Amino acid sequence: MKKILLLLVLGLFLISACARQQTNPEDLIGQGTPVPESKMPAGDKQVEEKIVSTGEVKEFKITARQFQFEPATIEVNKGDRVRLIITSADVPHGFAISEYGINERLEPNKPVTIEFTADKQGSFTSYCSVFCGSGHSNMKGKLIIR
Ligand SMILES: [Cu+2]
Repeated sequence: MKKILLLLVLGLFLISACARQQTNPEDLIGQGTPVPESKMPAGDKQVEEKIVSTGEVKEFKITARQFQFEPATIEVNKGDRVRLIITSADVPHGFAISEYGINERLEPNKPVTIEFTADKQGSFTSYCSVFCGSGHSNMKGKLIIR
């Protein structure tokens, strides 16, 4: 009888030990929550960006030639995805919008696609960033984000 009792006690002890081991990982997760919480703001920002986005893609085909962009003015709404397909019709040019960190070289007759999200409202100057002749410094356009 004593052996059976001993076995029972041992069994109960083992069960309780197993229960503790099972709860331990939960405790660890509980202790680990501050780390996922610190990652949460980044997730929230991504959600905010998704809300800001209009989900619209506005595509423009632009021709660059001495000494202008055609069309010179582009108008989109804040949150639009903007796709510019720019082709130089004569000599190498550049296309830059400083506020959006855009600066691409345009080789003659080679279309360059520039894509960005219009997340900043305002009127921005686009300009040629590759010297292309006497009128280079006046080779400008406008990006209007409403
Ligand atoms: Cu130029």
